[in-house]
Parts: sequence; C-alpha cells; structure tokens
Amino acid sequence: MRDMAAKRFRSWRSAAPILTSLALSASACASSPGGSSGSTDGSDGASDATDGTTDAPDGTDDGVDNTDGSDDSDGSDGADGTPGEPIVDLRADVNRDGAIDLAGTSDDDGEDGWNAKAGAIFLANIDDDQERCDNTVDDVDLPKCHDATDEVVNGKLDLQDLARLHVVSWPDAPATSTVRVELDPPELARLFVHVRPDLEEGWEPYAKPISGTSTGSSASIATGIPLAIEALDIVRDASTWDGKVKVTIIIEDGAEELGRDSVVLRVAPVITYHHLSPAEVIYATKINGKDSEDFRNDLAAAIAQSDSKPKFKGVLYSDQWTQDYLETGYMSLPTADGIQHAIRVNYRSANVYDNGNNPLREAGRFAFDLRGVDSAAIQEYDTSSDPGMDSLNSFGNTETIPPYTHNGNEYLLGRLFRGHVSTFYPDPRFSKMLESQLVQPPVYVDTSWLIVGHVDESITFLPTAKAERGWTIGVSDAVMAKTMFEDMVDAGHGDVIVFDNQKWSSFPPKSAEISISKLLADQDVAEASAEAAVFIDEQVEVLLSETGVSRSELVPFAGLHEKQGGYSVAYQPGTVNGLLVDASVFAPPKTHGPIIEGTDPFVRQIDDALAEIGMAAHFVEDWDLYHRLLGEVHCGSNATRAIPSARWWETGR
Ligand SMILES: [Ca+2]
Ligand SMILES: [Ca+2]
Ligand SMILES: [Ca+2]
Ligand SMILES: [Ca+2]
Repeated sequence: MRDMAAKRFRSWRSAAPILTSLALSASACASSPGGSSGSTDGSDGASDATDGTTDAPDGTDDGVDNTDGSDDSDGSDGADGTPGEPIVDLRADVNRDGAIDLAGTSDDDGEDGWNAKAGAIFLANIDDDQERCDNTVDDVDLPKCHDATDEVVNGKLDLQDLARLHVVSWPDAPATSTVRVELDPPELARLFVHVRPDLEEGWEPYAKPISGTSTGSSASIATGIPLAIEALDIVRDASTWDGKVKVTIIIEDGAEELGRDSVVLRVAPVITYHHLSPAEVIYATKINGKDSEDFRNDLAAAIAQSDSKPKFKGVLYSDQWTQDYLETGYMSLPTADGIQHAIRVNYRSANVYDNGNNPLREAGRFAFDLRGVDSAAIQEYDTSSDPGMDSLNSFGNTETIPPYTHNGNEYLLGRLFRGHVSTFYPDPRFSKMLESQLVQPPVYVDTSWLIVGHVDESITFLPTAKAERGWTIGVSDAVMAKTMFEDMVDAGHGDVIVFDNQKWSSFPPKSAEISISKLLADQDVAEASAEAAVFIDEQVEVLLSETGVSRSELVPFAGLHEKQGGYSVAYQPGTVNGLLVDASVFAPPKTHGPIIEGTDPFVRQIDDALAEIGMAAHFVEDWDLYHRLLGEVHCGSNATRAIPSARWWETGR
C-alpha cells in the first residue's frame, strides 16, 4: 500500500485543472473568533434609542432645534402647520418592516444607530439583473461588472435590490432652498433620486442638490423626495469598513443652513446555508466517463428519495471537486410581506494556482457563471498566500454549524466551521472577509494532521427532531471501525475480502482487495487510525464545548484512516463525508465493506445510526473518481439551500 500511497500523494500535489479530463485537485472537502463589533453595535443602539426619546419633546420647543441634526420629530412639525418652520427629515426603514413610515414615528427611533432592534439595511447590489456581464473575461476582471459598477438602476428587478429612503415633504420650502445629500463614507455606496416619481423608471444617480420647489412632476423638497441606495460591495474587512453608511440631508437657503438629518444604514452580510435548510439545487461536476455517470446517477437517486427533491444540475468544468471551488450563501433585506428579499451569493474559492490575470482555480469561475438575477459572485484572495496551505481554501473546509443557543449565546443562523490553526490556515484575506460578516462567528479546529485538511472529512451536521436544537453532529469513528473488523475476525470471518473488486489505481492496475485479517495487520492503517481517533476527538471536544451538544448525541460513521505522504486520510470510503440533501436523506459514499452473511456491516452501521435520528442513507458510488483521489461524495457535490426564516438583523451581530 505504501508505494500506492506515494502516487496518491503526488496526484494531490500536482492538483487540479492542468490535467485532461480529471482535475486531481486537493479535494475532500474539511477558528479565530469574530463578531467583536456586535457589542459595539448594541451600545450604539442603546444610546440612539435614548436620543430618540429625548429629542421628541424638543421638536415642539422652537425653531432652533430644527437645525439639530438629531431632531427626530421634524416630520410631525409639518402636521402642526407652523408656517415657515423647516421640515428637515430623512426617513428609512429603521424598524425593518419593509416600509418607510412617513406619517408616524415608527421609523424614527434609532435611525442614526444600528442594533438588533432598529437600524436600516441595504444590499451590496453586486448581482447582474440584466445579465449584461461577460463571464469569459480574465479572473482579475470578473468582479468589475455587476449592477453597482454602472451609474444607472438596472431595470425593475434591480430596483428591488435598492433600499429606499425619503426626504419628508416640506410644503412651505422656499423656492430658493435646496437639499444636499452626503454619504459617509462617500465612496462605498451610490444614491439614486426618483427625480420623476410619476415614472417608474424616473431614477437618476444623485449628482447635485435638489431644489425646494418645482413646477411639473419633478420631486422637490416641497413634494418630498424618494431616494434609493446601493452598496458597491460587501464588507471585506470590518476593521477598515464596518458596513455602515451615514446618509445626511442638508437643507440650505443660499448660504444659510436650515437643518440637517441623518440615517445610518448597514450593508447586509453574506450568510452561508446550514443543514437545517433543505437543498433547493444540488450541483455535481459532469465529467465524461462512467465514474462520473455512476456518481451522478446515484446522487440523482438520493435526491429522488428525499422529501424536498431539489433540482440537480451538472457543472461543466474538468474539476470533479464541486464542493471545493464554490461556497453558497445569500444576503437579504426586509420586505413588507415579511419574506426577505435575497441576493444569492456564491463565493469562489481562494485557491491560487497561477499568477498573471488568471491566478485562481478555474472551476471557481462557476460562481460567476451563476451570476445573474439576484445572484452574485465574490472572489477574494492573496496571490502570496502559502501554496502548502492552499488546500484549506477549498470549501470542503468551510461548513456551517446549524443554529443553537448555548451558555446564553444565541446563534440564529449558526456559525462557520473551518480548519484553521496558527500553523496551518486558509488564505488570511478570505478568512478576514468571512469573519467580517459578523453574523456567523467561526469555530476553528485543527485539520493540519490531514493530507487534504478539510473539516468535512471528519464532521457533518445532521437534522433530527430528537434534539431540541433540531440537529446533532455526525463524526467519523475509527475506533468503531476497528472494533467491527475485530468482531468479524472473532466470528470466523477473517478471510472475507474488503474492497472487493476495487482498485487503488487503474493504470497500472493495483487491486485494493484485502482480507479482514490482513487489513487489521496493516501497521500503517492501525497507526493512522489510532492517531485519527485522537485528532478527531479534539475536533469533537471543540464542537461540544462551543455548541453544548452532548457526547451521547453524536452519530458515529465507522471508518479507518491511513497515511499518505505522512498525513492522514480516509482509508475506507469516508462515510461521514456525504451530502446532506435534507432532513430525510443523507448521501454517503458506498462503503465497499466485507459481505458477511449477505450484508455489509458498514452499510448496516450507517443505516442504523441514521434511522435512530429519523434519517435514511442513500449510498453513492464514488470510489474511482473521488475516494481513491482523497475525496468523497460531499467533496464532489454542492448545494444551494432554502433561505432560513431567521432574520440576520435580529442576531444582534
Ligand atoms: Ca418601517
Ligand atoms: Ca447599476
Ligand atoms: Ca441588482
Ligand atoms: Ca462547504
């Protein structure tokens, strides 16, 4: 087995898309805390709320207060009909009910802050609603086209991606007055003015102050002015931009400032999907040949067996590690019907394979192929990142712990879960971007002992009604596998063949068949499995302590490990490394275990373990195209899932 090991190691090293029909990239699909600014937001909000209530009585005092930017009751002054008193009032959907309250004060409280209870939201308008972007340009140019890279509203659908603001009408505004709008910071958002509110398409980018009164149907201070805003990007680094933009209107009459008012908006973070959301679309790379066909046929059958029956789509790149080049997610805005308006977001992996204008793993371009109506793509990478750690940038190493509350901390949308230690970590720029989304603070574990180094090699998350939190943790279990084999020997089955009819390599052919007794005598497998048990238990300890899941709830997936080039990898097909379709079906790789009295004990082990939590397994053939190239079913698939009903702005992060 050892010379074969070296070969597989080299296959992994030579990696990806340079090869002909198969891209043998680092596959398999596998923590620094984020969320530090959450508490800052919280205290901001508290003080804002206080401002709101103390300002309210001020409004009735005298005209002086109207020059006070924080005067929230300006809008109601208009109703008083006090002639000549300026109404300087900018409104947004501060209470997140999907509408702007112009008459009452429901959108006034906390308008210049942001916390779990109040604060306006806007979207990075980086989808492509008119499908005008060219996806065939070089990597470095791909992000240069999206809806926010031009100066127009890109059609009706694009308008839905913009957050609305409104300059409250001041019917008595002097004809010589003007309203100026300032953004702080100015360069991260674009403001549009509905200059002709009578026309749906009458939007223009804000360019100059708008006059107090108008003839005809143009918006003016006297009539009130509808505004809309888009962010030009998501937050990439919260230490340089926290995602907030302050919009201020200043009404002036000649040189005299009549008043100003501000609203703070925060750009929606990108949220990744967790396993409590059923898959809506499942992807697998479509590669010529029977191996890929078998894999996709079995996956299609698993989908057909599921309750949610997601769509199944083939991906046309020569890189079978569909999990690894794409991570799916979304960002969302409140709407009036309570359903979030979402732009789906696909992250492209930060696998740097080259320099020049196309530095990234080619198949990651699929994120941009998916760009279109309400679908955006993001790439973020450092060309100087360590190639020896590049495998960690594959998204088998970016998973999501489902929602939970533990030790008083509530994670409404779960948390990111990644392999990341001080000596072995993914691209720091990409990690910073993920952490900067704040809503799903990552949990990091050690995957440095694995040759591929992904969290999905040892851990998965399984929905179950048996747990109050609605899910539990699936864990690869080498000790259980060893015990199972030993029991088979004790029962007189030592000569039964494992991996019947399977090969470690086809050219030259190298059989994988081995008797149970010989397998147990293999020192490499024994040592690697013992070591894996220890390292996986360390990962489990981190998860148990972070989530409050108890050891008795763990769902085991029996499987031995071996060493490749000095590092660990699944020796038996890694059954934990399967695709969760929905709460009804999990799709692990076919085990190719020994047949004892008509059944494979490794199939039965998983069937029984999943049945206990109310799930079924549907096994998928992955030996030739995935398992022997160091990956499994999860590594070869991907999913876009349903948008959770939980709303990110209520997380307080
Ligand atoms: Ca509102
Ligand atoms: Ca645009
Ligand atoms: Ca758009
Ligand atoms: Ca992933």
